[in-house]
Amino acid sequence: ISDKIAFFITLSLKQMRNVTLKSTEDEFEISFVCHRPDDLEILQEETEFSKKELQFLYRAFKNECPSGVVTEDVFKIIYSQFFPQGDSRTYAHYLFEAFDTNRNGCLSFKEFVAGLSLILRGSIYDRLNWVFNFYDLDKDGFITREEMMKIMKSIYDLMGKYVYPSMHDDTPREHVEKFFQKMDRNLDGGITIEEFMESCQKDANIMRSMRLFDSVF
Ligand SMILES: [Ca+2]
Ligand SMILES: [Ca+2]
Ligand SMILES: [Ca+2]
Repeated sequence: ISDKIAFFITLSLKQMRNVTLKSTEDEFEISFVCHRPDDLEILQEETEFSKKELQFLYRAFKNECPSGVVTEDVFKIIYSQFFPQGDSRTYAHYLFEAFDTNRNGCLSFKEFVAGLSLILRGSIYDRLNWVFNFYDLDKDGFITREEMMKIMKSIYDLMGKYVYPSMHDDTPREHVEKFFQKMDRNLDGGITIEEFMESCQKDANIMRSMRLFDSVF
């Protein structure tokens, strides 16, 4: 795995972290409203978030999307604010699909916090599993070169040309090849969850970024 992929995973997690850090600042804000206390209590059991964190997240979610579900278009708009210098639409599309676990085209609050909980508070296994599922665009259990190529291109688009001024057309393909050299142990052209887990756990960069998170949270 290249440094850039490790960096990218860290970056995604850091954005999420900003969301939860804010929650502690707002903790004592008197205006927090528990809109649906029963659901929040169930979610508290199903996720690793405290009641106050869930209340904060729910408020933020409702604020962005009063209807209670986030459509892909709304998600793309929110996401573009993180990366004003690049084109984040394709990347946001893949991310949206990873969060939309029942694949109905809408992100419910439940799906949102379930994903965040795995990414932020899950075990290393949970986090890697989430990343695998994210890369596996058609969710068939294999990451192919085509899927990885699409992900890489979307990351370059997202970062924008200022970050990679000297990028040429072959660069994403080179990264994909490096990724496959490390990950595809039986050389069958697909990466399974087992191959992915094994390679990630042996990779110092990935493990460092995961541990970094442990210390931050
Ligand atoms: Ca959904
Ligand atoms: Ca696949
Ligand atoms: Ca393989």
